Amino acid sequence: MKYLFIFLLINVSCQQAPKQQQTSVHSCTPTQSRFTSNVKTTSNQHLSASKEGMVLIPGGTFSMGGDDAQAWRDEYPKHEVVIDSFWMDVHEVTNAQFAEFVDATGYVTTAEKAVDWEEIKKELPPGTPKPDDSQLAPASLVFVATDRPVSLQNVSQWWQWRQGANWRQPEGPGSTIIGKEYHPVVHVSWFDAMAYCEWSGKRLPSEAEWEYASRGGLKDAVYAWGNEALTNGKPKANTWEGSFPYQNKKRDGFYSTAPVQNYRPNDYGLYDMAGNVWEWCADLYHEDYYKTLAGKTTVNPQGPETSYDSNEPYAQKRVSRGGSFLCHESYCSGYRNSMRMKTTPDTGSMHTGFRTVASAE
Ligand SMILES: [Ca+2]
Ligand SMILES: [Ca+2]
Repeated sequence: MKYLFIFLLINVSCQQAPKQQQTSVHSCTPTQSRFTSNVKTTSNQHLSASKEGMVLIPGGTFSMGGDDAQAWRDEYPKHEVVIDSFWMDVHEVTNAQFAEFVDATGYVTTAEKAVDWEEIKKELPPGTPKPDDSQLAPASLVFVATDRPVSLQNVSQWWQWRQGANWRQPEGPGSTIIGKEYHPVVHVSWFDAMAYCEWSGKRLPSEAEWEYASRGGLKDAVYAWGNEALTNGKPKANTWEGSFPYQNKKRDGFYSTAPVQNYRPNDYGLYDMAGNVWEWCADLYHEDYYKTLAGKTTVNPQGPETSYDSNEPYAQKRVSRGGSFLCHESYCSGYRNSMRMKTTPDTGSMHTGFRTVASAE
């Protein structure tokens, strides 16, 4: 246990007062600094790529950023953004789709490789001692519910760094994705998502494209479906219902991932933009990025040039969006349109996946 979380750089609690006035920004997913990859950090989208399973998102102008009192500091200020039309997958990339990619290419995901200490230490405070080699074996982050209420200040209480956990066996050795072909793939790093995009001729959405699409044409709505509270009416998304992280009432029908397209789509025909799994975006994360766009109209923003998260100043992070089956109002409310998650690109976990986009010709 001594080094278990050295490379999980655990920091901010999700229980902090979720208000605009807070001095820190939010992080629900522990960062698992691992190693970098040879995968390119920009993808060459092929305009001829198939649009099967995608929907055309009509371009337009919107106000990007926080809409309610639950928004975190990094969701402000709201700022005007113009987005060109683009195609987007109607659902998260599934296990079946990812298997097709792996079968065709022989690709090995980040979680299936040992950790490279020479790379990981770049993300850690100088002088951090090297863990025992046994801690560097292939592994990924698995959620394990607690058996009682716990302080939400320390995510290591419910995240385990489990050897053998990867997209094929999401809960570790002995688990399987058989029967979950239409569930979203998980334990994919940002590098893995980029490799899939390269193979499929698509790309990851920019953070602005993702939020624009999630809003489904609704103006300043908190959620992809509008402003109705998540807990009112029929289940709207796969989230955590009950008391996090020890009691899940499963009103939405699922404890962990749900099959894609299980809940109503938003007005653009997109499923699970809220909940199920977090979705990688292309952009680097910088907690003050929106401040640089304040008062301006920005056309197709591509994110900051550099990454910065004051909670983990040595880590270079990428954005993910939309929340997951682990999101709860008391914790992160990550299923809001404007909620921003950030983790190092080598981080995989059992609640993070992605979907792809393609520019309109
Ligand atoms: Ca659920
Ligand atoms: Ca999602």
